[in-house]
Amino acid sequence: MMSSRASARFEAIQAVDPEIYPIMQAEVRRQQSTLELIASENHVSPAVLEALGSVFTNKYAEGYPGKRYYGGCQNMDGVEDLARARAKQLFHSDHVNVQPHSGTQANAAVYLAVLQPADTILSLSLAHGGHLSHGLKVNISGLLYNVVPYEVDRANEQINMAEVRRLARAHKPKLILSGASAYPRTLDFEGFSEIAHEVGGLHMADIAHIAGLVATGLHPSPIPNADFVTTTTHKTLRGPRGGMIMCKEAHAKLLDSRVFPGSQGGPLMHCIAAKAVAFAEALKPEFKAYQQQILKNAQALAEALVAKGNRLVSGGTDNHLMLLDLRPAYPDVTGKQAEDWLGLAGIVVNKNMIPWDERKPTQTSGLRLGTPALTTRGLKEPEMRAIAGLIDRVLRAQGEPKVIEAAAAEVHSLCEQFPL
Ligand code: DSN
Repeated sequence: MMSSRASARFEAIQAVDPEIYPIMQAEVRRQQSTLELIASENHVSPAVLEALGSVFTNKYAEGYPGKRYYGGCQNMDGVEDLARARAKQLFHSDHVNVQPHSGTQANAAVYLAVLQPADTILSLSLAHGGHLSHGLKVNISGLLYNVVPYEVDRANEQINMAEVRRLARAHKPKLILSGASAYPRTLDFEGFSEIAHEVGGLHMADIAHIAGLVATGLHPSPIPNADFVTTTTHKTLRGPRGGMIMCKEAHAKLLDSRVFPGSQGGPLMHCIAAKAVAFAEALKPEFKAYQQQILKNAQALAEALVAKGNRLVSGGTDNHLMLLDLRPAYPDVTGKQAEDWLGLAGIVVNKNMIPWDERKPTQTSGLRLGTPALTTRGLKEPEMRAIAGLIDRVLRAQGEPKVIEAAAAEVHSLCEQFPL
């Protein structure tokens, strides 16, 4: 059944490219037959996929609606205007730019708008859950700017706003970043804005991971206070792979000019069409129910893991993800081994550094687990408890082939029960 579903698509590819075709089929089958727990991934709707595969990919549309550098852009203007209007409605934002190709490009455009080389950025350390575009030395952020990191507190492994304030007063950053890619707790966006403005700086909130929760009021929104809010559109928001920036009207003109022509040429109009479709989906009441279920599933998964003797960084989660500290329950297992063994069972996760990790980033002592993709498939709390059991069994058995085989059979049956 899976292969017939897979082969029903890609007919043109099959006809012209016999090398790519089997790889595409294999990827459809992989997604159908594995449980996706990578916190930043999701499964888009058929409508979003259709927009992504549309003729909008054929068109150059450098510029913005009404001010393009190419002819024939009337339909480009139509979709970009809709995407912007829907995003504004979804997030209650003054101004939106939907052209960034990715979250990292969105962040870079904000830096170009408000910073000069060597200016100071204060941001969460990558080793404590931050993101590479927030100051990694070999990223444009770390190459061009002076980055001062804040870390989570040793006592509770959460961001300590008093420490953020202390560092802000000491270093007077021009830009304070909030937002993370592996942080399981609620972010105090209002507090970040207050601190940034107190020291004469600006606040950029990167809500890439939690955009769906923010859009539906299930996480406090940074929009009222932050100067810039960036996001990707493909994580909890469940749209196409891409980026977006929201800001106050006062920064709109400068920001737009730093996206195009500042850091990008032609926008990816098929992605913008797909963003518009995803925003329409996110404006529907069922999207809020989906986000609520993501949270319930994360709670159920976290509780079941803890009940089996696992330690979660910060003790639990407030959002869609959790960081499993492997050391107490499975002292000899690295994140890399855990990722590989679970992968063999059909449970897809990513190894992740935990705060003050003594292992290398290629090994790690942690796993990051998230529930957005499984929730899209329709899995609920009972399945989360079953998956916690499978993870625990595979890791305790240290990858014993018979245990992996038995877990794989249960994964297979869950995938059949909840088809994509
Ligand atoms: N790579 C993404 C994540 O997994 O969190 C962030 O860009």
